[in-house]
Amino acid sequence: MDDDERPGAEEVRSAAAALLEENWTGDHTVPATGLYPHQWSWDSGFIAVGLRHVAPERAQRELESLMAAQWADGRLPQIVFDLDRDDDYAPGDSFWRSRTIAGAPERPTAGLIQPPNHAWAALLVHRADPVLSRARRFLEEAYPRLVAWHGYLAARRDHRGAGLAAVVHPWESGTDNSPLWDEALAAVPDTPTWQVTRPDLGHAAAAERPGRKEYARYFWLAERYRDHGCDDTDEDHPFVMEDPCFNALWAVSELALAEIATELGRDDAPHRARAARIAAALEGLYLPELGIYGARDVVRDALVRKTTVNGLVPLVLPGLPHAAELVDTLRGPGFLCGGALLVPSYDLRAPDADTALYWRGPAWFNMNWVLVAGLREHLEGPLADSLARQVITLAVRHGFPEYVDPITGEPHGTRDFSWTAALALDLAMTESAL
Ligand code: 2M8
Repeated sequence: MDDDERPGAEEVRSAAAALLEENWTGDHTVPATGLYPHQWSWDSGFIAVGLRHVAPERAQRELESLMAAQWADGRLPQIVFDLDRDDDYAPGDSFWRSRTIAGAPERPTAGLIQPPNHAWAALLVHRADPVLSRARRFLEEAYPRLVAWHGYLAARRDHRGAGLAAVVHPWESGTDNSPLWDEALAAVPDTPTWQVTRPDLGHAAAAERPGRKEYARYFWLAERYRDHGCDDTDEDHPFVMEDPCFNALWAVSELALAEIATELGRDDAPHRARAARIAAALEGLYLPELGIYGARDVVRDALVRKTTVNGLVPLVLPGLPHAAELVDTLRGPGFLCGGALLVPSYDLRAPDADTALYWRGPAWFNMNWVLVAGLREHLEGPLADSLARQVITLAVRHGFPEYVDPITGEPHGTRDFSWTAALALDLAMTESAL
């Protein structure tokens, strides 16, 4: 890419800040005004990371509003609903009716969860403006809530007792339509009682979103979880998966909690111990023949041997035993060496890879941001720099798209997508990339 095609830091900052302002509702930032009109959990984590550079108080409030919707058991919900927009997204509050479920908060939410990037985000937000953070007692208030959130994962989601948290729905992984879930999802009935509606198709091309069958299964699974009171005691729940991305983010967030504990004068040892336990358990997902981490299907007690971006995310962990192999895989023919500008979500050589289809080939900005952090952790500075530059350039050039074709950079999904803006902004402000 020519230097003159690259946006300057000020251009990135003003375009990203303007979009984040537009998507701010007064207490949180929507991922996108049309397609995603509520507050999403891990989106808020990523958004706060960018917001801290231009509006540190709003960055704190972004996380605080999510934590205000915490359940009594500690879970942070996948979505906090804006009741004024209930018809604009499905399944919404009329489906979940969370206030009728024991332990749910006053604010209407989904019963599912999303990947735990929040403690990591909280630490970065604090460090951006420690004076404001201390004045607002940001970490004091956040710490017990984040501890309870991680406690929920350990107590309720470690289905095998091996130290990893399981997701019980593809939506919980954040990588909803990833090929990692295909086999397990195929065994889920496609006959929900709830009438499936698709407001999403009014905002994104049907050919790029999950299909009708997948949606019927998503609804069936969500319905089953809801009808068991979202209490994680359903022993026959048909979809229970250990995802390397979800668990690597948990471990990194646990390390962030250790830093937060130290800042607050508390004991960091339990957090470091749990991070080490998660990291050790992750090794059980490593696939030496593919040089990447896979997922475990807990119901079938089998490893899913597919090469997806989820399996590269453990790179964020310090001291990862297979870091060198992961970097080789990332540089290799399935990912960057397939001629990609950004790391795709799925091995480009896979016969079913599709560079436009949701989580099955396109490149996502949040994953590339996480990989930049992982490459830096393992001293791969030049590769991290070039990836960071591409994130910034493609984000700004295409009006902050949800995802892009990894080879051509062509934008897909919705535009004006908040985490794309926030993470490009973060890289522009923190990296020597421009
Ligand atoms: C996408 O997921 C939602 C369901 O949570 C959907 O497809 O309707 C995913 O990309 C997810 O990772 C993201 O958090 C969410 C909102 O941006 O959209």
